[in-house]
Amino acid sequence: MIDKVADSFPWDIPQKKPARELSQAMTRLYDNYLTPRPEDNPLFTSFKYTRLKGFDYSNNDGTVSRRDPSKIISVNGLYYMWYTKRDTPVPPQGPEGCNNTAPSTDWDLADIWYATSEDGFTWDEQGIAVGRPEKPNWGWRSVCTPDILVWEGKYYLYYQAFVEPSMVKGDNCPVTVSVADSPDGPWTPHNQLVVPNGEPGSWDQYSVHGPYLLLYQDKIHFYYKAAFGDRPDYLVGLGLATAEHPLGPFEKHPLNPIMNSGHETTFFPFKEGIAAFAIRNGNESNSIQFSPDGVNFSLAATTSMMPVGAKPYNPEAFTNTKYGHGIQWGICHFSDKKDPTTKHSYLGRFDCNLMLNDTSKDMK
Ligand code: AAL
Repeated sequence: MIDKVADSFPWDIPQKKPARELSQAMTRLYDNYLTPRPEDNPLFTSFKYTRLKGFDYSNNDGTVSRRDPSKIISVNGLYYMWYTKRDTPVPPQGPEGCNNTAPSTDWDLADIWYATSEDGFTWDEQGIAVGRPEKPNWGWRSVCTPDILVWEGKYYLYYQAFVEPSMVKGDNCPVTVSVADSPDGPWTPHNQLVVPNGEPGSWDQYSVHGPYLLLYQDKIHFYYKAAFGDRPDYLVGLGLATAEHPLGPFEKHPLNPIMNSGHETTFFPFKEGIAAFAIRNGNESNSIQFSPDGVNFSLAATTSMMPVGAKPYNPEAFTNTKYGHGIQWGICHFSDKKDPTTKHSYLGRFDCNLMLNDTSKDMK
């Protein structure tokens, strides 16, 4: 029985949940989101995109592709990022048409390249950071989708390591790592898997994709994606493995998967916890989520036109911070899928409003 209706409600939404009986939608507004009003919600943002300068966008025949960037780091005043680059005689031919020189997918027969920038808008492509090793080493068929960890003065580049053309049996691969003393290399391959695929029958049995590295609560946090099924009806979960050292041993979290939606991985320290993007796949796609502990994520905000393969500039990723301030920009990719025979991708910049020291958005 409803005995009183607050005059101010709902057009002037109170910050605290009103005492009166509420509909399910209004109950959810107070219980499920960080704040009821999006303008006060520090994890609500829209996204702005800018074309990068310095990369050649003129080749649209599908033979050259740049995609899946790493986080961006700043070293001696210069930004660095690593990414998948494919430069093949022909565009992707699918699993039936691929061979030693013809790629199956956009990320088949790829190497990991890197670029530097003074301002995050104009980039200088520097060359290969980690190329495909000799057969039968991990990644001989393709190395792609890197992420960077800076730890005790060394640089650790984690990436997907294919030993068969992607999509022949599935998009199946594990992750390995190379180590360097400088962001300019040289990179020494560890030649071992850091986070292996799960046991047969487990949720991550086929793939460990999209490594994302953070230092949080004194441990290296390795977030990743596992997927199965045919694109685009993809079943995706995001998981977590932690370790004391970048080369492991990594222990998978017993509650994996720790997110039920998303695709490429984007995580960052936020307040005492970890925030994450859920991009593209799943019932909770197009949301930004928050966990107080890096494990238990809930919806914090929904949004639209999220960056794909987004990796931010986020120096706090490596500081073991007890209070993260968020992110303002990063790099993502765009894929040209209009004609599947010329499929390729290119990198772009996203800007967003997820920074707590923008005091107009800090939670009181
Ligand atoms: C990306 C990522 C992984 C997949 C492929 C390349 O969007 O999910 O990296 O394997 O596509």
